[in-house]
Amino acid sequence: MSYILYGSLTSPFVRRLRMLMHDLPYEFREMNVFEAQDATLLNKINPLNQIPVLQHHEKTIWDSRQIFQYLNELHQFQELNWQDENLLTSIEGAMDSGITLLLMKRSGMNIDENYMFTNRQKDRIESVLDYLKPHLNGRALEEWNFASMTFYCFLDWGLFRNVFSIEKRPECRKFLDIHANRPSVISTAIPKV
Ligand SMILES: N[C@@H](CCC(=O)N[C@@H](CS)C(=O)NCC(=O)O)C(=O)O
Repeated sequence: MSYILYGSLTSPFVRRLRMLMHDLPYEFREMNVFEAQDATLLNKINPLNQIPVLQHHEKTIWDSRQIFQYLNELHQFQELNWQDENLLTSIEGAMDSGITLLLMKRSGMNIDENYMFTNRQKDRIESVLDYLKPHLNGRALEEWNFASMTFYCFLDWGLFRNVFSIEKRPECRKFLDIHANRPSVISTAIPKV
């Protein structure tokens, strides 16, 4: 088995690769980036101290978008045009903001206080959800491709971590329901504990 993917079972950046790699043989090395031993190992393979990281033969690749590009070159999962790239970048931006808010909460900061920094993270998430609304009924997010995988991981993670709400966004709920029974969604489900 030549692919080794380092990650956690909750990270949306990792999960989208686990979905993508559903039909590929790979070894998954679970790590907790906030635990000393794993943090030391992670720092040896990625100076950014972030998951996911992919190792393949002598290559070590970090950043989930780069890992996607690497795997896509090898396995030709899909062709991306510039609109697809923008779509991915928008979802990733929202995901980054969600992770930032979670890290702030875990650091004991009150993300409900009226700070420009936190407001910009929340606004970015809502702005991306607004932007994606028409896409949810179109080709881009109806098909099961890397953008829809990413969006599924983002929504499912955000609700799990209580970072945002989709109460007033029925199109997001519908999107989750449409894709919920896919084998790669089920096999990568966020552990409920
Ligand atoms: N741009 C990176 C973001 C990865 C990322 O934010 N990973 C989070 C887990 S979801 C992480 O490792 N956070 C630890 C930290 O930033 O200290 C990617 O796409 O891989």
